[in-house]
Amino acid sequence: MTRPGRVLGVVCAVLFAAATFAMPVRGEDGYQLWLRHAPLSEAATRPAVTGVFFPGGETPLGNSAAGELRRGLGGLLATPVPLLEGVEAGAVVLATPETWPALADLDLPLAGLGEEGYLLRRMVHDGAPVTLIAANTQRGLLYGGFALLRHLGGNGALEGLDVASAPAIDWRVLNHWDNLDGHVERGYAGRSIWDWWRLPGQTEQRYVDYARANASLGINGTVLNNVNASALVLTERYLEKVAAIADVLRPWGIRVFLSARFSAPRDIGGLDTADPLDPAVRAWWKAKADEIYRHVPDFGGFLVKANSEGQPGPQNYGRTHADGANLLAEALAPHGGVVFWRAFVYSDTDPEDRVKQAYSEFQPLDGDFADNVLVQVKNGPLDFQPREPFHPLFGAMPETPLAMEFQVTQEYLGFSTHLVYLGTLWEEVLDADTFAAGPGTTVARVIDGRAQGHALTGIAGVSNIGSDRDWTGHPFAQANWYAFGRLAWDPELGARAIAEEWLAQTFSRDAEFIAAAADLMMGSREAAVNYMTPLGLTHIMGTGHHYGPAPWVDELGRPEWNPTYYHRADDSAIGFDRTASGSNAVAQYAPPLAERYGSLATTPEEYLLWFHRLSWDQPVGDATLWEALVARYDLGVTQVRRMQAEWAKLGTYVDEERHARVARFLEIQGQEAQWWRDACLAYFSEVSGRPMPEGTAPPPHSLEHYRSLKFPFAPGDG
Ligand code: GCW
Repeated sequence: MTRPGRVLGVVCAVLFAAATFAMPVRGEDGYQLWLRHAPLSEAATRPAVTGVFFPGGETPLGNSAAGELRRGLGGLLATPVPLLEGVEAGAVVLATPETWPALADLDLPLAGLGEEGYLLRRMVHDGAPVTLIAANTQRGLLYGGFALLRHLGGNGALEGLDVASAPAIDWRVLNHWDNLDGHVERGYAGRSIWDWWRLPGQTEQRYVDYARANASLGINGTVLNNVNASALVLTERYLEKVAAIADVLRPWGIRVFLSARFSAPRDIGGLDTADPLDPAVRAWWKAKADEIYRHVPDFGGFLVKANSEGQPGPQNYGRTHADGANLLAEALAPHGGVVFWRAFVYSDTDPEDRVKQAYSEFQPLDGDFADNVLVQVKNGPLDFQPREPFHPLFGAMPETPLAMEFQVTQEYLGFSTHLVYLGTLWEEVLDADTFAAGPGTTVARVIDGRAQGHALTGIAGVSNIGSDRDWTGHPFAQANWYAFGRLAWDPELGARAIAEEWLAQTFSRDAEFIAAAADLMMGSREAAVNYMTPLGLTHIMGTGHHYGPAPWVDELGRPEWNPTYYHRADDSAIGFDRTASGSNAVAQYAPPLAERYGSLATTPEEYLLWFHRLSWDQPVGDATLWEALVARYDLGVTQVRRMQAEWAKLGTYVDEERHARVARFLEIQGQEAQWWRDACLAYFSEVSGRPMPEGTAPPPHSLEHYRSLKFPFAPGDG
């Protein structure tokens, strides 16, 4: 290095270090998510990385990969990380067989990595110790770069590094329920991040950072608008805006999808029908697809909510869901697009048990869907409740690829003011055995295509992202976005391991902190179940906004809109009989499960009142059902109080701003847990005619008080 060069280098390093160390002051508002790349604390133990060697491949994806790697390593090592001209000791080599022919001689197991996988390996090349990130494609390099940063950011060592990873599922997609007016349905972190009004002229840095965060997890698609869709998004004016977003996301490997309103040919197309078998309707959708691809050449496809909660669909014309899905599939097929067709349906006329309806409607259509259709199924048969058994459609449609739909946004789980880590909920579902093709046919194996031999696979997460500075409203709600992405890549990852990874990158790498905070996260969903809907209770929240308890509601137009429909409590019993003597919903599961859930003796306690209607005096452990219910509600409140105490002890590990914010939210959560407990017990005590068990605290207010509470401006209302 020449003298001026050296001086410049020193100046740069000083400026860089200043910028890095200034980061916590500026950045600890959560904006940086898990991509903080805070300096590894012990300079002496920092990995000896001299720079990034990135031969050739000047593509947008490749540039993202190399740029992000340098940025991340620079943060971790607290020094700028240059691009190298060649391989030298300490280099991180970022290469595909095409860009660096030397890879071919190394005999690496690249074949199994496909289009998206990567390999990380510590090795000696020409006598120099280097770290290799290898992949078949530039996209693989992008994911590999992020994987290396995650590894180092979690205190991982370079020595001995040897990891090969490829995603289990093809389409790993966020679903935004964002309306064109900026309101987010079931969004608790501000307004939509898409500023439709200013697009396409103005795109935001926030879109880039959104893309980086998603790419770091391997999320490769995003549906920009709400499934309760406006057809306007398919008009030319909006397609220009969609194209502008797609241009920002493309260098990060993210393809854009849109929710399509089934009646669009009528709404914006000037036709008088949207009948899927009508030739003019078919021609309209084909022309519309062609138009979309002119704007967005790599458009992913459509997500559709049809004949569900008032949305139009093929049944308006006496056609089936398969007719509807195939109509759109036909229009997208020439361009390689796919249709995610949702199975979240329940009729507004059918008296059948609501949790049976989606199965009844979709299962007989197995085999009728076009090759580029995925049927998107919520994790449970009701509606994203704190706990549901897995949806019986998983495993029951062997001829149809089923995509999983998880809800990342906390509609039924405390909005974004409660700390509820959903990794455990999703793990519970993914690990559940459907027995569809014999024991071991887990939900994960159904959706990743292994169990029933599907090449097309997908998983969707209803986004919790909004315009709040920290993206998700609650610092810990970021963990749910993170966990969704990680599980989408590998559904067999453990919820705890994911929590630990996230904590290390987001807050602190201190082992004691991680152990304590991970404990807190791991217990948080069970706490919420306990203070909201223990023992298999479900759907007893407030009407419309879904905020807070309202088990008493019984006056809504349709039976299944009412909490009383779900808990069925009276003075003798509580619960929904879904065994053969009741709605027989158990029969929608494979025989071993139908048997397990059909019998009280073998039904796990957490599903008790989901499957059985039981006397208040039914023994549960060594208590009666009534006593057990009270104990569960009490436990839920105690668990939140414990979370508060645990978090209070962790102040030394976390910046003040985020620590205080979480503490305040936990305080709110504690009050609301208490409110759930008190209101529900006031109600159940009255219906059952049972006094509060001895030694338990009576609710401080009358039932009338809890019933009278109103929440007109609750966020996220539909
Ligand atoms: O859980 C319900 C929500 C609705 C949502 C619907 C769905 C987008 O309350 O707000 O609508 O599910 O999944 O379609």
